Amino acid sequence: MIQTVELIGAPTDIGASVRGAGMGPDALRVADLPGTLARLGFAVVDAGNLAGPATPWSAPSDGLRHLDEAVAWNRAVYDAVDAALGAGRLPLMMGGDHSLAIGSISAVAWHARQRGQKLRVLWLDAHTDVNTHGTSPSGNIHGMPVSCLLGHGPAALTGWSGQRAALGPEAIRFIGIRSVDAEEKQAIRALGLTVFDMRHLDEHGMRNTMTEALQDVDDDTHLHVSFDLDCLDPADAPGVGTAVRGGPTYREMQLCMEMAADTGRLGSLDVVELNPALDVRNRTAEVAVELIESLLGKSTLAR
Ligand code: 6HN
Ligand code: MN
Ligand code: MN
Ligand code: MN
Repeated sequence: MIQTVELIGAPTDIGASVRGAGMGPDALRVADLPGTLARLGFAVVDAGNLAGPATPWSAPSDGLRHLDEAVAWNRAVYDAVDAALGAGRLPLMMGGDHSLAIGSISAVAWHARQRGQKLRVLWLDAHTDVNTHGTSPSGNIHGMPVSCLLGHGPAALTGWSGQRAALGPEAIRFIGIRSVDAEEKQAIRALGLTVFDMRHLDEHGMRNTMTEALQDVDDDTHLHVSFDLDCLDPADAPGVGTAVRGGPTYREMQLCMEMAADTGRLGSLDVVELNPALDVRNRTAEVAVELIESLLGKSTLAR
């Protein structure tokens, strides 16, 4: 049966303080994400761009910037991802900033639970995004989605999966991490999160790291990949708002995607933090499309 991928654009930078991620969905279309997936053999439905409030550009209040607007955008993302999964499609949420993973993964968690599936989330990122409004140095909600999904956050951004926590700390594997705020370090320890940081990648390589990260993914697992483009080294992906030197190369990320594809369990995907305003001739969008191809099963030699 031909699998259908549904492209869901979420054109907003509501959770960030660098503007521009709202143009991410169209940059991915310009880099021909739809045609590329069709040539890979998928049926592709481009659901277009979701609508939501403008970014007001105000200072944080109670440690949170733009909470009401972030809730509205996440509600739209939740409904769209929920509908795609309900229709048996693979939702590909095109951000937008990483705060949108709250809505996306909450919907995924609800469906996985309904189907009796175990959920595994690969969080590909330079950052762990496990701040709360109490610890965040910025008030930017894109630094908080993991906490919200674990049930720690403002009431308006938690509990969307039907349970206070959409997932438990054991469900997540972080890859490529190299920027962790002081209080995030404490949260990682307190929560017992499994973080494969750049030192781990340097010492063990991407292959061993991914083997470890995917170890217990089985036939009953729904695999969700939350791909923050700032995971990549900025030399390969300059079009991001919070770039951090020293990330995985294009080739290393290819292996990461290929190994995730080999599980055959990919059920949903976020592609976030692409910032065309900071990009160079759409290179980061093109890199993203190539990596998505690998994640969806493109292989150089195998068919
Ligand atoms: N992202 N840790 C910083 C903060 O403001 O909380 C950066 C977060 C970046 C978030 O890139 O998805
Ligand atoms: Mn992120
Ligand atoms: Mn990041
Ligand atoms: Mn290890």
